[in-house]
Amino acid sequence: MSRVVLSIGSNLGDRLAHLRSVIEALRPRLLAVSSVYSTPPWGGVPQQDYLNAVLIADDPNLEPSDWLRVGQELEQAAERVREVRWGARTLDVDIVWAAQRRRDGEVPCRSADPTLTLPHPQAQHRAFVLVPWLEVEPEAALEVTAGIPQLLPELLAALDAAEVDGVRRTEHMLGWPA
Ligand code: A4P
Ligand code: MG
Repeated sequence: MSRVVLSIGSNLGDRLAHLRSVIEALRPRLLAVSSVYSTPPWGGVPQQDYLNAVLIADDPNLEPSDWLRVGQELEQAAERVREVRWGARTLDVDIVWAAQRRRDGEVPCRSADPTLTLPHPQAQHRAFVLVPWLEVEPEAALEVTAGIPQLLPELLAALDAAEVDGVRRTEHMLGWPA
């Protein structure tokens, strides 16, 4: 049983439709959905701008590895082709953060497994993840280093200001909650 923070992004084809496909598929499990942001490509591969958003979802029956499978199925449904690392894609679904729900609270997951690394190893470097995440969960903290939770504004303050400014909120609607 787990709660997850998912980053979704698209920069090929009907970008908004690709993001909406995730909302439709996950609707019963969604707790929050950020605005849609227009973001310059991150990672050094020249390509079109992305539309990005962050979702918070919860399912008592899914483990983090199940969320990875669900994300990959959604990528396949958007006919994503894996070509270049950090290159253009119809849909990318990344598990940014996950926690096991317990009766006495949440325990954030940590894993160095390359199949599912948690928290996502690049999250703290990506304004396109941190800005929308902050919008939907202002008190969220990320343990980049185990045992040292850092609030999202602190992580954003460490990034290049031009990169943070480049993450622009749009008026696009993803159709959530209704
Ligand atoms: N994997 C390990 N941990 C995770 C995790 N926490 N979440 C594994 C998701 N996947 C995880 O990913 C490669 C492998 O990572 C998967 O098989 C999975 O088991 P991939 O999606 O197949 O390949 P990729 O996406 O090309 O590489 P990578 O490193 O996952 O890239 P990212 O991190 O997905 O970044 N710029 C902007 N502005 N917005 C974006 O959304 N996205 C990317 C892709 C680059 N630049 C971007 C954006
Ligand atoms: Mg990915």
